[in-house]
Amino acid sequence: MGEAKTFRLAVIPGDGIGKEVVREGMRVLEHMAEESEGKFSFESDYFPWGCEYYLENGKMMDEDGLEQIRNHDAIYFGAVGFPGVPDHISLWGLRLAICQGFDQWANIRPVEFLPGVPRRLNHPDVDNLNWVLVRENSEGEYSGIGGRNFAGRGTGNEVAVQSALFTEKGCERIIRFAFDLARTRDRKKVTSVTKSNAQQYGMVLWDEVFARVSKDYPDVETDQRLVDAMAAEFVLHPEELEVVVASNLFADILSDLGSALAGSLGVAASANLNPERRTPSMFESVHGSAPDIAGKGVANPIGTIGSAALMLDHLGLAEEAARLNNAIAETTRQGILTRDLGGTYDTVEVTDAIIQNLAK
Ligand code: GGG
Repeated sequence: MGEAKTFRLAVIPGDGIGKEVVREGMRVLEHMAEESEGKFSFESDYFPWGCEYYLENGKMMDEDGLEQIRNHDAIYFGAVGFPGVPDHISLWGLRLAICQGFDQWANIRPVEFLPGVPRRLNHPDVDNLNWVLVRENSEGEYSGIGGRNFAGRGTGNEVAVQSALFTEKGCERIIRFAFDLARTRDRKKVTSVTKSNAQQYGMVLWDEVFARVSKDYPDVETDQRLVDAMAAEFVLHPEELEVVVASNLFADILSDLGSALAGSLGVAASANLNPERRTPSMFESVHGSAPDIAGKGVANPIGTIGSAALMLDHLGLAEEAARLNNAIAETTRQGILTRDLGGTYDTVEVTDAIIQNLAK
């Protein structure tokens, strides 16, 4: 047997249902570590950051928060946002502070049908969705550049500017990432999404970089779409898609559409990666804190448990990641579904079933 490996996790449950689903995800991870008989274990540090922390301390995370988690092997994150704290404060104060502070510039969001999950997309030619959305995660529309002339507030003449920043290096690294990912898949195809007819600077730069980089990947098929047409394509020709690469905002929107087509936002997993591994990467479900169902025990834990599988893979435990994904698929195949998928099971029951199915 190889040497036992202990992984240091920074666990940030955050807000709302984030706390419930991260608790379940950690239960699964601890179970897997225990049954690995010493092959691997987790040393988990919990951080209470989020909206409650903000209301008590006036900040979403500590000033030296990034330093507190920098030396962990990975970050396991719940969700951010809750009534009482404006969403732009909670998002920028925690989730984006970590993504941008650690240069987690590649956000991958797989979209797949799970067995037993009622299909929202009944397309005659498609019996499985198997896409990966690659989201530029460090700049674009979420670069935070802009301002408001607060002097005009209340006059009816206030003005706000929100700029999108596109750098050639930023475009190139995410586009190359998408091509490299496509090369690992059965169907080698990358579709790039912009709105370069209307956004004539940044997105034209993106298109030019895409055209240049694609020459280095002659074995990978390419396609380019405007985002509005792409939204229709998701529904009308899902079989045309494999790896989809888009800017921060566009991929954020398209990944919600994709996961809804696959059944529910509750099943969507994601990884915010610093591919150079200079800083820890962060794993979280795509969904937010869902205040309307928080505390009721009915949240779907699959997106967060699926994100744990992405984390295991990232930590070099590819077999365990595959085993966890199989246990999730077996659970949905058995019809053990939360109510967002039309089922009657609660968060803990779905997790219990996933843990049981790990034994299969
Ligand atoms: N677990 C993801 C989460 O909490 N998302 C909240 C949100 O508003 N995210 C915006 C974004 O992904 O940029």
